[in-house]
Amino acid sequence: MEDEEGPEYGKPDFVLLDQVTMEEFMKNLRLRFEKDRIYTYIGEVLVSVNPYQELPLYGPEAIARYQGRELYERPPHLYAVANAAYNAMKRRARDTCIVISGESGAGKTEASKHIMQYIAAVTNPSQRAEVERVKDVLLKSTCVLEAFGNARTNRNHNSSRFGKYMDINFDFKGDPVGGHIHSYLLEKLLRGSEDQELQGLHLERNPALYNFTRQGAGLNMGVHNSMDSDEKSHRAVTEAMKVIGFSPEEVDSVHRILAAILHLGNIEFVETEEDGPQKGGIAVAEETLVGHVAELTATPQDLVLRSLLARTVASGGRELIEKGHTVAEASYARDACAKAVYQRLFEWVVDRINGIMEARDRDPRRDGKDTVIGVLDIYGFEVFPVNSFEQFCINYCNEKLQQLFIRLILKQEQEEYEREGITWQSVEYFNNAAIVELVERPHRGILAILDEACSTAGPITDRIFLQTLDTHHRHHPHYSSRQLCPTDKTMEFGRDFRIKHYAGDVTYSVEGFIDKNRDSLFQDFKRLLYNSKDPTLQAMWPDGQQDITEVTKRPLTAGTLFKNSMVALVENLASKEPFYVRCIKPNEDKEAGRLEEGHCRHQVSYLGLLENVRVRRAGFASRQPYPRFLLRYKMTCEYTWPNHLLGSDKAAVSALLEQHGLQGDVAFGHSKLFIRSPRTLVALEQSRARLIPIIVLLLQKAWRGTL
Ligand code: AOV
Ligand code: MG
Repeated sequence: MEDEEGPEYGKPDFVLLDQVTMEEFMKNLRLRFEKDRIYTYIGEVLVSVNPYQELPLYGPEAIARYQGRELYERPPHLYAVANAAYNAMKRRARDTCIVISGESGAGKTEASKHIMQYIAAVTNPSQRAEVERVKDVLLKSTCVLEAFGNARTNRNHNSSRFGKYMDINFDFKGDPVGGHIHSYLLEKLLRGSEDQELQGLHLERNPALYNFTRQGAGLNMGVHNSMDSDEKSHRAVTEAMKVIGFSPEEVDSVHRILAAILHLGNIEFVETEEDGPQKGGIAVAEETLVGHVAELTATPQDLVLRSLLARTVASGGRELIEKGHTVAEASYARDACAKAVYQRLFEWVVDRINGIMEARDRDPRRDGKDTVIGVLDIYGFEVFPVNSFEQFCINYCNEKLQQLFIRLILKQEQEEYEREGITWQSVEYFNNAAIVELVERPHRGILAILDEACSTAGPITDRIFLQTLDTHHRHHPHYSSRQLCPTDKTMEFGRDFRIKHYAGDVTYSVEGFIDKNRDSLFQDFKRLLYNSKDPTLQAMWPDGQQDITEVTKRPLTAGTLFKNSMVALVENLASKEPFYVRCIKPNEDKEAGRLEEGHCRHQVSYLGLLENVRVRRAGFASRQPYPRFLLRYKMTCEYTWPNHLLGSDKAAVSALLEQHGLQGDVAFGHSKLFIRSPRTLVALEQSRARLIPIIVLLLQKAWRGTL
């Protein structure tokens, strides 16, 4: 990687484009991509295209090149953005955040890792032990959380099935002294017992795990990774957990719980035909599996069996009766239990990491107030052949973040122009507020209608829920269904509805919406697990303590909890100084180095990148601190090259612009130069590009002593 890039690499900032059109934008994006320049700015926003191959862009040497530099001094890079966020935090004591967005497989999670690595590399020069400990946990936690919360999907082989927002707390020296992870709605990956059961959980596919539990025989796991790599990743995760500070007993419990989930998932139910008390009842097909589950969860086998076959209901006041399940009910309850155990396990892991990362080393001189850099890496917008409640939540989350992007980018620009006394010219945006409203509006929004359906006593079906949606939203421009568009055969009657998302149309199947939103689990399971002899498992089920007769209050639904967490997240991000990374997925086939035109245009368009460029140029195309401006353009003026003798950098810049006849197109701020028209920048860039070869030649001659 060179420190300087010539014109053959295209424009390092889309603001420098001669014209803001999709054609020009794509031309520049492609040109850069084909030369392995996967990063390009729009002002301070970084656009990144997933190369789907290892490029020599990262590592200690590259980090050193960006450390302490300003954003434009080096070619566009994630490191530069991480550094800018870090500088803002350190110099101005501002809380900052880096919001990484883009669709599934666009490179968000990889980007977040590079950012973390950069921050870890440039901090703690004095090697304080406590800071090193925190950094270690910060870095290693990613590996552990990915092991639990990522899965292979057809959009991304390492797809994040949970949203992650990580705060890093810095002390007054600018060293990380703590951190906190918020995780958002883990998509529970166990999708029923038939379809690709339990696929995707690295640990669970892992043969080493079964050796560990010594009960591998008879498991039907569809192992498709090679033994070797599974074993390696398993060991890496176990190792990472130990480094982070999980005790050997905890690691052991985690493995047991995972194995228990596997066995639980394999339990089948059959109808019993004998006479007697079991008449017309059900039984498990293979009792040994129940034995495994009991052993692994340190619970009594007879209680496990009973929780699987029946549930306790309070009938008429305090009287408890046992109500036997049908085969279908039992299978449903089994899956609900397996999913809930997995979710609690995941949440427990996050909580433990947070406990370990809690800032211990607060400096009293700052009243214990740290400054924070937040890094947001969520699940990207996704469309599968069949989309369910999880995709609905994930895509709603992406709508919220898009809305925030619109708000902040407009707001920021507006504020800066106002400070300079400029009249603001607004740029047309596609505003997705209507879609966000469709989902989250009180009373009439889809989530509210779903909650209403879930709280209705008596049998309510997903189909009735769909009908209610149709009634309320038949005229909504972003909503449709087969009922409303009878000729549209891409939707199934009585099953599908469609939302026109900012990033494209998604058809959702309502099947399972009500169950997934209710997210309820029979109290019998909760009590069973709370009474486990394994303290780790017990700690995950505090609500199992409650008596069945006390459990009357309806807990918040999954959808409402998710909505609340999104609202809180957006508020939190909006209170910080934001930096944006907009990731683009170059093709649908995960193929290295191929940029598929239509696919990328679509993303550039829905991400609002052209509008971003226009807004950035509407008032002033560019603003640069005087020293930075001089560094880049001083070679184009005899008064400033190689060094100026004018009183201030501001005066030097003024002289430079006057020589070029460009002074009419700029405004001089206190610390920054504001350049109105991109043409001015282009002119400066051209004059610079013309001079570079000459200067290089001069320098070469100077070295050879021929000058
Ligand atoms: P995502 O986080 O945006 O999708 P990832 O960050 O997991 O996507 O990227 C997907 C894959 O693309 C990675 O596993 C890498 O193989 C490759 N990749 C991404 N960025 C780079 C890079 N800078 N250099 C080389 N390869 C890269 V999702 O979590 O599905 O929304 O929910
Ligand atoms: Mg991801």
